[in-house]
Amino acid sequence: MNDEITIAVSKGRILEEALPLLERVDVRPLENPGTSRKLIFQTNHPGMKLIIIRAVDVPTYVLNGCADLGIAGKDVLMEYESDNLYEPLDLKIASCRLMSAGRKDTAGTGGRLRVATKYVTTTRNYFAEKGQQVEIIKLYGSMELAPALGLSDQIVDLVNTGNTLRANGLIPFENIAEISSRLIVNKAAMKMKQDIIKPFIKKLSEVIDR
Ligand code: PRT
Ligand code: MG
Repeated sequence: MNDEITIAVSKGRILEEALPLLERVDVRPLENPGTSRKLIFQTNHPGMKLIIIRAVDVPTYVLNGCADLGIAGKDVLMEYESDNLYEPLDLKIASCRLMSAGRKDTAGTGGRLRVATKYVTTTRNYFAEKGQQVEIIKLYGSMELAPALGLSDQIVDLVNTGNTLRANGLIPFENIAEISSRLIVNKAAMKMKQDIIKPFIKKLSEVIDR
């Protein structure tokens, strides 16, 4: 049996908070992912490696079994909408909120509300649940710009301190979801490699900040 474990970690701010957490369960990459250009990192455990990839790609690698475990934001997981991933742990890192926001002076235009976001599926589900039909405008970043230039009436984006909204003349409207990073597990790996994965999940659960 192949008892090697691969963990896919979102790069960027999730990685920054995930590394100290992994360190607390005695998992350390042999090179610093912050400075290396590598994508695969061996760790102090010969049977365990990390791959460090874009946040949106983490569920894809885990679902396909190329990684056994993954660390990804709930925002990415909600948008990915897969029933085929286990999500056993809230790691309580990289926390923020998914919110709708817009200009203070947004007056109802009478027409359909235009919402700019990179979270198309989550946004559609959210407004549909409220019984509101909206026009969704897909963007890949800097959503905060859209209302200022009249591309949309509102945005749906992540908010932490609220500074980015304020700096762009926007105010938060509604809280759509509390976001933090989650541990995800490939279903087949959970069965086949349970002797390694189950104790790993237990150890990790004991070092999460409450
Ligand atoms: O672009 P790339 O694909 O490489 O990745 P990315 O830009 O999505 O990565 P990165 O490093 O930004 O990390 C994204 C993940 O971090 C998200 O999927 C969330 O799970 C988590 N996270 C936590 C955040 C924030 N907090 C956050 N505040 N991701 C983004 N933001 C941005 C937000 O989009 C907005 O532009 O920060 C700005 C708001 O912050 P405040 O403090 O001004 O409110
Ligand atoms: Mg970013």
